[in-house]
Amino acid sequence: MLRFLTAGESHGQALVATLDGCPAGLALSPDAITRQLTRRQGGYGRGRRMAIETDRAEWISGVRHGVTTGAPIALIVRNKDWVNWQQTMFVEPSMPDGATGVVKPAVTRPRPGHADLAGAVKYGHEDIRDVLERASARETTMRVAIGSVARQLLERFGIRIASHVTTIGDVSIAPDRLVSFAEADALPDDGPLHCVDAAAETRMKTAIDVAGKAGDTLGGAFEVIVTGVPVGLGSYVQWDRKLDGKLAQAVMSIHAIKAVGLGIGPEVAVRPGSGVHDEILKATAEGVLPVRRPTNRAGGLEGGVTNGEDLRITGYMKPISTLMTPLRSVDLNTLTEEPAAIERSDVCAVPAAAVVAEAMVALVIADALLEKFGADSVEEIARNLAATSTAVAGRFHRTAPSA
Ligand code: EPS
Repeated sequence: MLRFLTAGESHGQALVATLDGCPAGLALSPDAITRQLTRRQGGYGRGRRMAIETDRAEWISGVRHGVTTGAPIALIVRNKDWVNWQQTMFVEPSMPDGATGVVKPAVTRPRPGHADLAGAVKYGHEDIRDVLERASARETTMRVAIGSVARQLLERFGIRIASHVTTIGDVSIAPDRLVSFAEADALPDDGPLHCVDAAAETRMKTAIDVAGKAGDTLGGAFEVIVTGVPVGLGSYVQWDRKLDGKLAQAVMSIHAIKAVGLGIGPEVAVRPGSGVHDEILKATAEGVLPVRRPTNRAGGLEGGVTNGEDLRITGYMKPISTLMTPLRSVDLNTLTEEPAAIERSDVCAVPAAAVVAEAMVALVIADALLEKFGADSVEEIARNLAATSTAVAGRFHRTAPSA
């Protein structure tokens, strides 16, 4: 239902994205997009590039007078740093008059962990810059911009998304600490690491300082929480309709993410069934379903279908692969062992990755919402949601709770 493509290089003129399938009738807030872009730029451990950029999205189609028309939405974010890179990023005949910046030497020493080596071999590039400019995580700017549109659609129907950082390097919040949506949502946008445990956050900052001083980098983990999700998104009937699979793919596609967990994630492998599955009890309060779940270890999905509990998705990020104290590599021109190339980079970007994951999750959930409740207009979705709510209530001989 919802599809998007991005284009753009890290130091190119601009980043662009097209979102296809957004229903008509959604009032879009540019400030809400800016807020998400600013959140993505933040976090303790980010590098100097973020002091150069002030990411702002302009929409150039699919919106009239602030309201979506149902046509594809195209967004553009201009790279401020472009002025310093025109000579490096453009070749004749497209070099603009008065281009500034110096021509950087070819990158020939691949960074272990980056797409450098595999990408250069795959596409036959002599200069690894042809790989790294597109493989760069700067691309996630557009996922966040487009994700903010999906997020505004979800918010229209009471579905909200937040995240928090659980781990940086060897520092984690207590493993049994269950963070509520409200707690994650209350974290300030400009906080250093978006961690709910202030003492752990201080230790995380120290760990980033230590890694940075050593020319090293740090990864970590974050949890995305989605609340207000209707029952029945996704399906168990076919492998490619399972929503857990779609969420895992979407989050795994973010740069440097090496594992994704739903609910208690890898813990399911070591606990007995009684410590994994969430019992079903009779409801004590009015809700869509006449039952309640005392725990949510499943993370809001059973059989690849949403069950009405909060969605909980954890992403595990490896340390960034540009090390200021470089790892060993081989110069692909001379075939001599040399330290890997150094590019300006971040020491830790886990808080930024969490914001990107929120965006990717928003896109997947919005897509599932459109699949189940109609895809053409916001009004149509509202009608179908209300009708389904009434039908579910009728199934249990109850009255639908008012929306
Ligand atoms: C950026 C993410 C990182 C930064 C990049 C901006 O991308 P990469 O995956 O290439 O390390 O390094 O900034 C630069 C390339 C730079 O010139 O500093 C982002 O999230 O915007």
